[in-house]
Amino acid sequence: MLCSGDKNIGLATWAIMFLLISPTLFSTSSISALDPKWAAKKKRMSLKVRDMFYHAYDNYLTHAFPHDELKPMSKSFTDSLGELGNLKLEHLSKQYKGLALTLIESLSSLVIMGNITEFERAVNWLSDNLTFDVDVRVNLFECNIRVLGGLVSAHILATDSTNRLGQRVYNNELLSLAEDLGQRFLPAFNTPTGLPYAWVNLKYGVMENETAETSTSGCGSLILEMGALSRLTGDRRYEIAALRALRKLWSMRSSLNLLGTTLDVESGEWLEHSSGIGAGVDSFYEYLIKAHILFGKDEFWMMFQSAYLGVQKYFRHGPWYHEADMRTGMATFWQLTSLQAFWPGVQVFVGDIAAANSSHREFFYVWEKFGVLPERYLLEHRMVHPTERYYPLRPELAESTFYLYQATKDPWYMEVGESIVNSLNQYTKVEGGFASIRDVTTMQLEDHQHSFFLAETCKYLYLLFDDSFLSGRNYVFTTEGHPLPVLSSWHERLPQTYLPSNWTSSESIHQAKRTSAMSSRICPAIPLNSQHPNRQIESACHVLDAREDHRCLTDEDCGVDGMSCRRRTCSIAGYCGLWLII
Ligand code: DMJ
Repeated sequence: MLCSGDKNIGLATWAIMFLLISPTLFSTSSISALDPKWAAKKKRMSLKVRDMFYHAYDNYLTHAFPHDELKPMSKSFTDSLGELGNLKLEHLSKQYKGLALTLIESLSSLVIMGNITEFERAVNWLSDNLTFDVDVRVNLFECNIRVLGGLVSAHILATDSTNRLGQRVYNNELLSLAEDLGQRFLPAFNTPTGLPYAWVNLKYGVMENETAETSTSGCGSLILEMGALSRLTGDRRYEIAALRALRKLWSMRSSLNLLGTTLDVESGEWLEHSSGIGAGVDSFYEYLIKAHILFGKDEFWMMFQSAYLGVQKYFRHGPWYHEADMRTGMATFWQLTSLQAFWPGVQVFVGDIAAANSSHREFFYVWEKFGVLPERYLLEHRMVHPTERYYPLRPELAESTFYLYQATKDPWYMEVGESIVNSLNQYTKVEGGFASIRDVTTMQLEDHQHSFFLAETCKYLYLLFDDSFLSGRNYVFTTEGHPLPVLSSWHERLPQTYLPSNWTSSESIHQAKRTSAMSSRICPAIPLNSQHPNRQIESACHVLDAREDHRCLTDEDCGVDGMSCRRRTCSIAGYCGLWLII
């Protein structure tokens, strides 16, 4: 199953990478996560996170709903998602009540925490009241990951029979809303390059004299939500537009396989050539690997593979990632940013656990130093950036912690999660919700509870301590934390590539637990078979690693990766992974 053409380069790359990292960094705790002591801790911590979520959610409903986000200190609201098209019309700004952003962002978290009653109440309200026919200029990227992603994911959860909505018949209202929104996105793609404008007015399309400047993430992180919308509606326009933009963006890479941070969508020229894995670029990388998992297209895998190698070669410095010029590969800014903390989570997807672990430790070191992660930290001077000193309740460190725990089952990651929970409660909890931190050196607060605190921060912390939602299911989480199922009907490589005789299946609850999405790598799921009602998952090709923590002595201890259906091998650090093909 190996790609023979890549084998030699891959071996050399991995050999160098592993020589650079001390094996002591990967030592797993000898305490088993199945120990009753840890089970009790998981229960306690999951309840604590649930309380945090509801403190944020209830306060939003009381003081801010249906506006976009809560201002927890003044107990008021902000319509942060969009700018009103004509601010001079006083009466219009009074009429506008926002897009219920935090409610939409909370939908999948409600299901994951098992509150189907509240989920249904929210679905009903949105079905009856939400409209996108408003004169509001929104950022395409933000609206896509938060609103479109939130609606598409919630639609799938609402139609999943395990969630049993009881109050009224669900008539695909969320999908209709998502489709309406998707149509309002399409004018943004009407450029000479196919790269979308960063801003679009929901009622009137792209405004006259709209800026042509956008970011790499803005063009390259649309494929999951718009692809899913196309698969659900049968209208291919959304996926085609997102794919065209992604391909164009990829064609603009340098000979080093690096991309810049900002570009002009009309000329297709780069505006900012320096880039890294943080702001303006982060989710571009994330979506290449996740799109491969969700849709099974080799094209995404090939892009990711080249991009990943470029990052590791030109941005990485030990456990840190700096910025570099896409044309020369020369280092530009030596800064750690809070957004970069998602990267170890992406590395877990390709089995690069060792590198993930070492970076994660550095992010956590900085977290502990300040109590939270500063937005920007100057690596050379070991100090916080003079102006970007804030922490707006970002989820990235919790997200990586969750993925690393799933991959290794090392209870140390639960300790990290507990520390994050404690800091959030100690520094950011106020009577009216959770506030952002304006300055991590003084812990002065700022009056803003971002919706991603409910969509991501609380969700990943909850899943770290209670992953029962994932049992027997295969999900990819979008960059905003909204789950999308990995389905054979959406997966290009199925059914042609794999023979049913290679499949593994789960006939019992116990087995289904062992093949849960994260711990076993994600496998394309075959829809439930009515003749075998107890069969929870059938994966296409997956073979479990011999040990649950993915440690190994030889290749024999490693299985077949369910995501790529490629053979996993044992690295010199003693972890099973896709070492040879990168
Ligand atoms: C979220 O909106 C998403 O995770 C996005 O990709 C970037 N960061 C914010 C949260 O920090």
